Order: sequence, then C-alpha cells, then structure tokens
Amino acid sequence: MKKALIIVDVQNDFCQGGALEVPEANDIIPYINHLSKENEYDQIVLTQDWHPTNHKSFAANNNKKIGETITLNGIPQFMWPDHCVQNTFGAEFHKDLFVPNNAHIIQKGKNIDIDSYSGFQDNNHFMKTGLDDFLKYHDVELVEIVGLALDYCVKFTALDAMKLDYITCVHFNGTKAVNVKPNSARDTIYQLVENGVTILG
Ligand code: VGL
Ligand code: ZN
Repeated sequence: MKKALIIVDVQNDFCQGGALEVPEANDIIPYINHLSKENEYDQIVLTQDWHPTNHKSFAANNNKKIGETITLNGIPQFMWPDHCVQNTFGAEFHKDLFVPNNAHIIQKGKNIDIDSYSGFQDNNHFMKTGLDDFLKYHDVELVEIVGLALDYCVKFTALDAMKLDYITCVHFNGTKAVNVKPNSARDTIYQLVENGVTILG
C-alpha cells in the first residue's frame, strides 16, 4: 500500500517568535525530520499557508481585533494576526525542517476572500488545492499527518482525508495546538478519533 507523509504548515510564523506562534512548535521538528528520513513514504507533501497581504483572515484587513470572529462568505472566520504573507520570511519553512528534494509542495490560502485550513480545499469548499489529485495519481491510500496547528490546519486536513477515503493517521508527537480555546488539543483528538482518524504515538 502506498503511503504519504503530509507535513502541514511548519513555517516560521507558526514557530517560536513567529506572528502566530504555536506554543512548543519547534519541539516537533526533530520528530518530523526523523519520520521523513526513515524513508518509509512513497510521497512526502508539505503544505504552506500562503496568504496575500490583503487576506481577509487578517484582523487588520477588516478593522477587527485579533480573536474576534466575523462572517465571511456565510461562514465564521476567526480573526488572525497577519501571518504567512507570500514571499516573506514568516511564510518560509522553518530552517531546521528537512525538506526532501522530491517533496511536493501545496500552497493554500491564496484567495483574499477565503481561508483554507485544510490542505485539500478552502473553508468554503469552493476550490480543491490539487492535493487529492496528486495523492490519487500516485495511488496513495494511507496518509500520515504532522505539523501545525493541530486544532486548525492539521485537524481539517485529517477530516478531509477521511472524507476522501484515505486511511488517515495523525502523529500526536508530530503536532502542537495553537489552543485559542482551552482544551482545544484534547477536543481535537476526540473529534479526530470519532471520525475514524488513527492517532499514532
Ligand atoms: C493556521 C490559522 C490560520 C494553521 C493557518 O496552519 O493551523 N491557523 N492559518
Ligand atoms: Zn492562515
């Protein structure tokens, strides 16, 4: 069975000192590198949050405060600090992350009006990113997901992978939550399990 490792958004802005810092984010990088170097995967995919400066998920672009929620295209949109702006340092992969030469990179969140937590599609389900086509083209049936943040992009990537019929695993030691709400890491793990995702140690 063909397997893929999906490394979600291990970018400077989500790491220590970044604009949308995920607590202890840097601690998962050696674990992820270890998985990549085990050479167990037929494909390694990295997702990259890749927003234009005027993206509507940024509080400053809506005259809102960070942490407020607005309605965007009929769905709730949490107001984030500016982060992962295209071609800036914050959007680059962390320098300690091992990026294999043949890794496939999927950029998301490029449309100013629509956010994209899942690596497969935007939050409105208007546009696919190409990740599903890439994996199906390469006959991948099982995906193992790691990266940032557990309670946003990792969660929605894993839930979509289940819906798209992949055997889906999340490595607990390869992810950290941003924890906007208390307990969101725990709640996310339960939600993933309820939906059939396998949690690996
Ligand atoms: C993410 C918030 C905003 C993530 C991306 O990668 O989890 N979270 N954009
Ligand atoms: Zn984002």
